[in-house]
Amino acid sequence: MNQTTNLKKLSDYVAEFLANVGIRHVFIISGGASIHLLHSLARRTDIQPICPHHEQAAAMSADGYARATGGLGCAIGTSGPGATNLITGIAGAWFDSVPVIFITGQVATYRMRGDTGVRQMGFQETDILSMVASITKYSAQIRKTEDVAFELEKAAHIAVTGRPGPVLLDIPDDLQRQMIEPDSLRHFAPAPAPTAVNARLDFDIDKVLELARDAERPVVVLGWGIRLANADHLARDVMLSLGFPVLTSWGAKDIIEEANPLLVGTFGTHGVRAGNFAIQNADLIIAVGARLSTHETGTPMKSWARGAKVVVVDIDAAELGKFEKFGKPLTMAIQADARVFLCRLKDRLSTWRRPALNEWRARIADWRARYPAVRLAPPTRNVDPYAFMTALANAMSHNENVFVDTGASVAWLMQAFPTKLGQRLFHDFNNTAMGWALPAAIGGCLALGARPVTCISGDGSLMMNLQELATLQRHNLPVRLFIINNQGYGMVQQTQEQWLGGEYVGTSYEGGLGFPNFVALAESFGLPTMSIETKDQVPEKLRAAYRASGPVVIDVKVPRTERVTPQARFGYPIEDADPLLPREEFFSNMLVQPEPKSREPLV
Ligand SMILES: Cc1ncc(C[n+]2csc(CCOP(=O)(O)OP(=O)(O)O)c2C)c(N)n1
Ligand SMILES: [Mg+2]
Repeated sequence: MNQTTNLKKLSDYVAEFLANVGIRHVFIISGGASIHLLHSLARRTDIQPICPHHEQAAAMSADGYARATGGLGCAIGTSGPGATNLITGIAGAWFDSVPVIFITGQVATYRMRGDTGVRQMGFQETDILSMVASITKYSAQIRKTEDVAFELEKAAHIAVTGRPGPVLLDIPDDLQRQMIEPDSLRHFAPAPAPTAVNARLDFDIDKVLELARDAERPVVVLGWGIRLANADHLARDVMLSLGFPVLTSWGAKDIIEEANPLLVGTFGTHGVRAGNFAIQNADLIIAVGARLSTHETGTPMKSWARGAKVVVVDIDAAELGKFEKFGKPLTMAIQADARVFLCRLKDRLSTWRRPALNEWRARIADWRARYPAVRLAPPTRNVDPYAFMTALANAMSHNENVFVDTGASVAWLMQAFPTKLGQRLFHDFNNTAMGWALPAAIGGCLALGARPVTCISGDGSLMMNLQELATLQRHNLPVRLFIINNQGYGMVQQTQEQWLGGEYVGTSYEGGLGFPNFVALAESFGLPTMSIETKDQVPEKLRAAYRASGPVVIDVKVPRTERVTPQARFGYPIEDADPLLPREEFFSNMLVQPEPKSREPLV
């Protein structure tokens, strides 16, 4: 073979690389600086370009795609606005440690501003690298064609190793068009993985078991890190052997099924009362793969787990280091991958005898019974969002994938959705960008081979990526999109009630927000629709929605006055959530000293 026959266009090389790392769908929007990549992708049979209507949605679809498979996702935008539009989606992948390769087109090298000091030279030239430096694990511009293999390999490696996360490569237009000699490219050789992951780990596990033996009120906290380490089965196994009550962060709610006798529930500012009473009265907390943000601990952090020895296992040293800085020093900080930790712990548990903990278990059972997430239905015809989340769980398949947006919907779901083993709950947990769920559900659905998925979005959130109804229709994807329609930003209205006298500025129609007729809107996109207006309609309409084989948009009317309860108000410890319980009842639930705030008269 002579040299010329071996030449390959650089953009074809990029497309081939993406296919070789297992990516089957790339979310891409065309533009002067991305068009060669788009055409190279379109020529392949093993990878399909999907074209959303906003780069933000492209980024979120790639994120949902990666979450659903546990592998890499990819989104591509053109230079300038195409690149900057990706940013919110990149941030979501960064904060939740999701491995996505982002590629941006860039102006040709000979049009770059270089060190001239001007803002822009080439048309749509933008320095995207500096903008995403703080929300990517690695970002680089390919400046020479010889570097393309090296940079792609390096970026993909970094995205998936250690604590995963997004990476971005910026590829100038003139390089994309060039013919390259693949055999002559330089390659990336990752440093060999360290063999002794943590020499102290066995020693640390012995100490954890010593603490466990002495504990009277222990709990385990599981987090999203368990998923990232692909250790959900292992975690359930280990929990069974250990026998401690289990709490989950939102990211791990789907790891322990509702029927599991060890499950207490979620905790934190939007957690359930049983979960918060358990964690705030525990004397030992072992947290694995949960970074414990202020959403989980409340503020100040020292108001969290006041009576407990706290052991945290995290792959990221910075996450372990933060506790001391926020006034909550840990009893033990163990830097380890969740899977490695659980594997070693499992070995040690062969001689472990599950403690009875009868009194502690009885207390937790009592909290769960007295404070159920779904309250008695009020005597109205309206849809109760809590009861709706339970009905939804029962209507969907045992292995449904659910993508939920921010606002009250996610809080209602996390409090009241009784997860079955095999069901998955996806959310933009830490960036919580409005508009994430629909594009993420599209990405997830494609990743799972066009398997039906559920998408739940508030009316306000959907408005931020509404244009993706067209993508749904174009690919006829079986996404059941439930719009939890309360004609406003319910979640923010609740905050306005707590702090700003209940004036709904910018959060209701009267406060300046306009909303469409969602049924008419979805129909204009050519999508089948349904609407649920009263609670009597729920069972039948849900059955119909889950019988549909293609996309369906269901407008669920929920009263504007529905709120997230319980919810800890800023300044209160998480166990003392709104609506505040009568003090006598509250104190009877506390084994640990209540905070001074909780002793003040009720407001
Ligand atoms: C991009 C973005 N902007 C603003 C916010 C702040 N925010 C959080 S929830 C919310 C309201 C969401 O409204 P909707 O989707 O209708 O949900 P609801 O609370 O009404 O159930 C807002 C404005 C956000 N999370 N993301
Ligand atoms: Mg709303």
